[in-house]
Amino acid sequence: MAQVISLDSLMIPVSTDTMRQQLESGGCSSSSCGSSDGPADMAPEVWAKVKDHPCYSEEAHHYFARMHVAVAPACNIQCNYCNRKYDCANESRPGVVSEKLTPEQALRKVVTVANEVPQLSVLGIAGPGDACYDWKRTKATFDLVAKEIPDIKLCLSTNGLALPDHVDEIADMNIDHVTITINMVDPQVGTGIYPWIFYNHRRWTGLEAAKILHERQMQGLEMLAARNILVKVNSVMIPGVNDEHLVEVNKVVKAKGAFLHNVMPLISDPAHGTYFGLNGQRGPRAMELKALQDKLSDGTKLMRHCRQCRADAVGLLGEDRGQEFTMDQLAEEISYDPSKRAAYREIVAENRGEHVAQKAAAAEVVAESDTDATVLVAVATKGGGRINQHFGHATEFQVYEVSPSGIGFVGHRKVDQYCQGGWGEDATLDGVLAVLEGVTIVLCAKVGDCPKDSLAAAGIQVSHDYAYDWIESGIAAWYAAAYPSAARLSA
Ligand code: CLF
Ligand code: SF4
Repeated sequence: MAQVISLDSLMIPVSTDTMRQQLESGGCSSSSCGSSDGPADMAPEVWAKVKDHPCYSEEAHHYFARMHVAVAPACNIQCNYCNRKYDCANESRPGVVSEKLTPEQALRKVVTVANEVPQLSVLGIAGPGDACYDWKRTKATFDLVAKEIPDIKLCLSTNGLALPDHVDEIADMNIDHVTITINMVDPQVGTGIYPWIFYNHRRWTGLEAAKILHERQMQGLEMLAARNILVKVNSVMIPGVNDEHLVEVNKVVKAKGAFLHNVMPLISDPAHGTYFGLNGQRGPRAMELKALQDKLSDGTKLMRHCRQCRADAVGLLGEDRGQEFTMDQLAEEISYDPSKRAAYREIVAENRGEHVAQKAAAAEVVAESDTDATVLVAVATKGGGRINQHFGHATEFQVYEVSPSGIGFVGHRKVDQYCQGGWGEDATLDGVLAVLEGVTIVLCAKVGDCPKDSLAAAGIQVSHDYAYDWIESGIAAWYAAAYPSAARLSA
């Protein structure tokens, strides 16, 4: 009998056979035509740790989901971009956490999600305060979940101040992924970001506070790297405060063994009640963020697909299914059923090989073009690595840079959904146009004439000619048509 599961955030029940057909539609269907053994420059044991982690592998984020449980409300520092009535800005976009959980409640929630979201691969604790400062709750939660779902990856996020005190336990608990938010390596810069910290039973302010925080962050990073725990460094880009300094941060954290660097834009709004929000500190524009990330490309590997999730986020990055799993909707008694996650993993394993092969083929196609044009292409996707979302349904576009040197993911741009119950909103479309600054073409599964005309008037093309193709294949086919090579024309 067909097993009923939910795939690719389609939110519809499909059989595993249907799921297989969807993933395999378009392109070759043989899993032997490519390899998902990992990038050539990555050791196999490292690839094994990151290949199913949606934050640590850009490729994995097309297939796998994370969930956060908000079990750690206490924090030991104050960041000028945080108002704790809102989510932790280290790891989340501002927005209240729906509910704080006890470790036992968190276990019930994780088991429920694992039974219903086959893409789930990672459990993260990212606040809403600090996972290391609120260590008892963090540890109790991870211990409970690891016993029940041994193959789930455990991941935590911290400001680093309490981190050195817990590194040995982190290693003992098989936590392979730790994020430290490091916004400066010069305490003087830190004075503009952190008004105070609480350390060794007292409050510290000014330069002293920033010095202690910096030293503890560096110590924690080095201790984790020495234990082969993969460290991601998150940095909040704050124009005029630390934006230029982040080049130095990148160099230092790379030298100290960070695996990945994730530069996130400051989210600043007076409505959030943060110091920065109330004082008019702006966040960077998408193109400013990209320019900084491009400067850092030779440094520590960069994460460009971060969605600044809530501390109670559930689902693929870019979707939030948290409201489906609030405590009042969960059964009192629930036991873990591993079958859906196992079935999903099998199918992903088969399809990843093909995706890798199609990416390589796409790179060859663009390499043949007689042009030096470097353009940005925005893609509407619901996941699975395909161009599979209608323009009007998109709440974000994934942006790729394409040139004869290759096709690379450069980030996502959030938008308000254009299509509302069958109608398109002109005001929303204006917002979408602003967000698509610098983009040459949007590839999607379907688009109506009205938004198409408006985008054309703004100099942005939009096409559904590559609907359901692999993202890279569709981009390559469009690029080859837009910039044909002499060899191809004469063939
Ligand atoms: Fe969560 Fe963070 Fe682990 Fe991922 S999120 S604790 S590493 S499982 Fe990911 Fe969300 Fe960005 Fe964080 S997209 S905010 S980087
Ligand atoms: Fe807020 Fe997180 Fe900073 Fe603490 S570490 S003040 S919770 S952003």
